[in-house]
Amino acid sequence: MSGLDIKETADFLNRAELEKREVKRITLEHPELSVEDAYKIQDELVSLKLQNGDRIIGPKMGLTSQAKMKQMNVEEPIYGYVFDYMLIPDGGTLSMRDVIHPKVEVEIAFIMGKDLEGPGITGAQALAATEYVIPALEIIDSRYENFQFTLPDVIADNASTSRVVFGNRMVKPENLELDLVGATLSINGEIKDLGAGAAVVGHPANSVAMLANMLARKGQKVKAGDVILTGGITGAVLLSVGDTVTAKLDGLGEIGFKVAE
Ligand code: OOG
Ligand code: MG
Repeated sequence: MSGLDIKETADFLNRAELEKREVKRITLEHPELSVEDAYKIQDELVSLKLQNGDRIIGPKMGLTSQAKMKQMNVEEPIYGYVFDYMLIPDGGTLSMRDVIHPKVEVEIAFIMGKDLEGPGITGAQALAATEYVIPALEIIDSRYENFQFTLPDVIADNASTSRVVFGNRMVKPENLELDLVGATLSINGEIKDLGAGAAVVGHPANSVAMLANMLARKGQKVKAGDVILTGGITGAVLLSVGDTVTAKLDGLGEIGFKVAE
């Protein structure tokens, strides 16, 4: 690719995250950046974090709703990675000092019991490989100015991944109809958004299947033990200091966190 150094760009985005600083999106200067090269930047960014001693909790899927895919003009979701330093315990606190302009969304996370190796993985196969499902709140925090980006930009930026709250109650997936699970997102007791599991590519297990098939193109797979965020059920809502955030999901319970200075 002309003029853009993959390693330098990964380091630039990683530093923006660590220094909590918003930066100009990559495609302003490099409109030719492809999705393929964007994933190379993401891979490099992931390597930098691993070299730093951070551990991967699991991959995450993003842009899994029809609305978001339409908005970004894409037919396929994107993925990124959640690391151990991103975890906030249920009932815990997000400090605004640690982030730039965070937004929160409600998700269902899958805990994998078996490896899942694409291509050709179906939602039913993904569900069969799942040990438990848990409720989650993902805090996304694009490193780009005004949270604005093109598809390659957001891929390079690890799909805006920043923080995650996982629920402690684990439910066997066969005990729920995950597409019919209703979810609400409340801030300070007021419902800000709501949805159902079907918002995630028809069924959250389809999202895991798509992930396995996308990883297969790189010779990688979904692994037993991975905790996978399947994508926002609700839209993402901007957070402010003093917010108390609560998500309620049918059959999965309630989780939340507070936002402090
Ligand atoms: C990209 C990340 C989207 C989801 O669940 O759709 C995402 C973004 O919108 O900043 O995590
Ligand atoms: Mg998300």
